Amino acid sequence: MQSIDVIDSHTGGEPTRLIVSGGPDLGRGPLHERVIRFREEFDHVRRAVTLEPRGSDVLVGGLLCEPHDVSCDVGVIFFNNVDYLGMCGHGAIGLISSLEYQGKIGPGVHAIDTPVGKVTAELAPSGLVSVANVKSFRHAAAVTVDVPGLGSFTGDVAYGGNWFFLVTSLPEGLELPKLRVHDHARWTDMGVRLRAALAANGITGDSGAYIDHVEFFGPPEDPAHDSRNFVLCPGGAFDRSPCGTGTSAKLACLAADGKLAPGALWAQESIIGSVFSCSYQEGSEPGTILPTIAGTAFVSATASLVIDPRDPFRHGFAAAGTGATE
Ligand code: PYC
Repeated sequence: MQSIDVIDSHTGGEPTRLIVSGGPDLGRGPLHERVIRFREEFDHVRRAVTLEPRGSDVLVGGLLCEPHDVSCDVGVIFFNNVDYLGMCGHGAIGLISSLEYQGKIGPGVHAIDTPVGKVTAELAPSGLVSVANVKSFRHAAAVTVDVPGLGSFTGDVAYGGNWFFLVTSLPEGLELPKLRVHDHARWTDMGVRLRAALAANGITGDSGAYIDHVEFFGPPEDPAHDSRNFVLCPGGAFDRSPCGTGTSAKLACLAADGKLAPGALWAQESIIGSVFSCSYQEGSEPGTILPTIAGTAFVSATASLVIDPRDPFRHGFAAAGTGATE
């Protein structure tokens, strides 16, 4: 029997399952190299942790590991039901709250090594975690794509630790519900079709990077906030949180359009009404920003996952047909 110890948390409703022991040993190399090893040699662990019967399409996993960057306190590799993530904002907040729950850290600034670089997270005594994310930027503005059966969408391609298409205008005459969680199936369907059209039309991030997240925006439910979003994640689930990397990409677009000044606050509401409070500083390279995303996570479970060699589904199965199966 193999057992994997995890801490489950949620950040604004979006779950993170952190492997704290029993995960694969990927060596001591840079984290972007360790991800390759994870994918090639230990992908069954990703599937066992995130897919049914132990997980679900919405779950984001994280492997806690030693940092490679000696200026960092911990390392983490995030993954989901279909693949690995460069960074994960809600996951970084969940990581910090899980380490606090374990008694390993207290209030203060903690540096985290990720496959896309170093991020820092400040834990306040209140439990609020402010993540200073990786350099973010808009790659292309006002890109138009025709989605078969739906019409022409326009949006920006931006990076916030993952690649996003941020929709700025919808096809004329398309009747759409408000951004409410009970209409998630409609938004998901539109996002999936839009993402496929981006790929079919060769619309990518830098160096041909696949755009695996799609964001829609609408007015906030709470007038104290600036915006509400719906974020389609790579494996077909939608982010219950406002999405840390997606909001970083959004800030990069707002900054590029001169719509948000450095240091000004942006309150991003998710489809379920949870909120990240965000701001940015200008990056050292023109057109780049350094976003900060603040939110709160709560630990919801600690568990030992058991992998029984006799279990035909020990490495998970993708009920929704989005994840890889053995
Ligand atoms: O918070 O960055 C994020 C995120 C990415 C995918 C799900 N959540």
